[in-house]
Amino acid sequence: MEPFKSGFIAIVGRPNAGKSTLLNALLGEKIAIMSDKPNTTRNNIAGILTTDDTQYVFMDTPGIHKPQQELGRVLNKNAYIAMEDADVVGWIVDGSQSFGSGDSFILDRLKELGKPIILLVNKVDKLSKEALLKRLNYWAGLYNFAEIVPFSALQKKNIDEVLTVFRQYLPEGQPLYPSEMKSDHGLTFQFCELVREKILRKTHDEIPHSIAVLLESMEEEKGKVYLTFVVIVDRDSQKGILIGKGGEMIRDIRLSAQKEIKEKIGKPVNIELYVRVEKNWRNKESKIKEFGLDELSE
Ligand SMILES: Nc1nc2c(ncn2[C@@H]2O[C@H](COP(=O)(O)OP(=O)(O)OP(=O)(O)O)[C@@H](O)[C@H]2O)c(=O)[nH]1
Ligand SMILES: [Mg+2]
Repeated sequence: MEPFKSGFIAIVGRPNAGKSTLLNALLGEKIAIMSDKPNTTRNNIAGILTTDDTQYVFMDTPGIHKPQQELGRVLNKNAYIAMEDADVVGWIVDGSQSFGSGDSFILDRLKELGKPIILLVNKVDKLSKEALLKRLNYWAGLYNFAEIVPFSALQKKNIDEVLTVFRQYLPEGQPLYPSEMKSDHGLTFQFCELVREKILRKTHDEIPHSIAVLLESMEEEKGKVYLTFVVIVDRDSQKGILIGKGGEMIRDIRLSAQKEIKEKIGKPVNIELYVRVEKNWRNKESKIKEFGLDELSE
């Protein structure tokens, strides 16, 4: 029989590369929220997959980017912590984009780690065979990657190959978590993230980056769950935008979050959302910590 293996796999890359989509595809379940807005993910989020012979602890991380605020610096640092703690690192790139300065910055950082780096070339559904081969050839010339795996997180293509490859680079050892555990974050975190996801999907420009969502109260009465959230924005003007004309925007957000949380927990749910301004919170270390976004301050 094959020996049991277990360990940490950091999933890193630029914003929007598809890290969270891959995590969810690997787990076959929505563990992390996804959106087309950069820096959707803020915390390191473990997705734990236990099979007959392997326990994979995948760490989804914030997209590494050029920070403009203190929050951005903290997000990058969260990703660096995950890659330093990992046994093996999966670097996800968007295969439909050419190599740029953001990639070169990440590659330099990965080289310093001295760990096996698996290059995961995502979004191959957007490429013709010829274009893909050209791209793979180019990436292969950049560094001595332990492996290069093309795949599509969205279409769940070649996901099994990603698992097979990672297993090879995990150490032998017993499971680190109970086999039924899927993530290191609890329901409160997941609820807040789902509300944030609905906001990201409905808003544009600075709003997606400016919000934080906190759960203020959770009560259950006669089988129905009542959740009250506070949505933080960092400027007065954003409050009005988020509430929308006649309250339409916040209502849409509330209803779509309510629907998904209800499906998730299999109970009727009632949500209330309040919007609060915390001026310039993304540049205040104390607020970033208070909102649970700094992995070091846990
Ligand atoms: N066409 C295509 N789109 C994809 C694929 N994987 C992810 N996407 C899209 O890319 C966007 C970003 O996906 P996420 O999974 O949120 O990306 P991320 O790397 O986690 O981004 P951050 O959390 O912001 O760093 C979403 O709109 C996804 O639907 C893929 O295989 N093909
Ligand atoms: Mg993400």
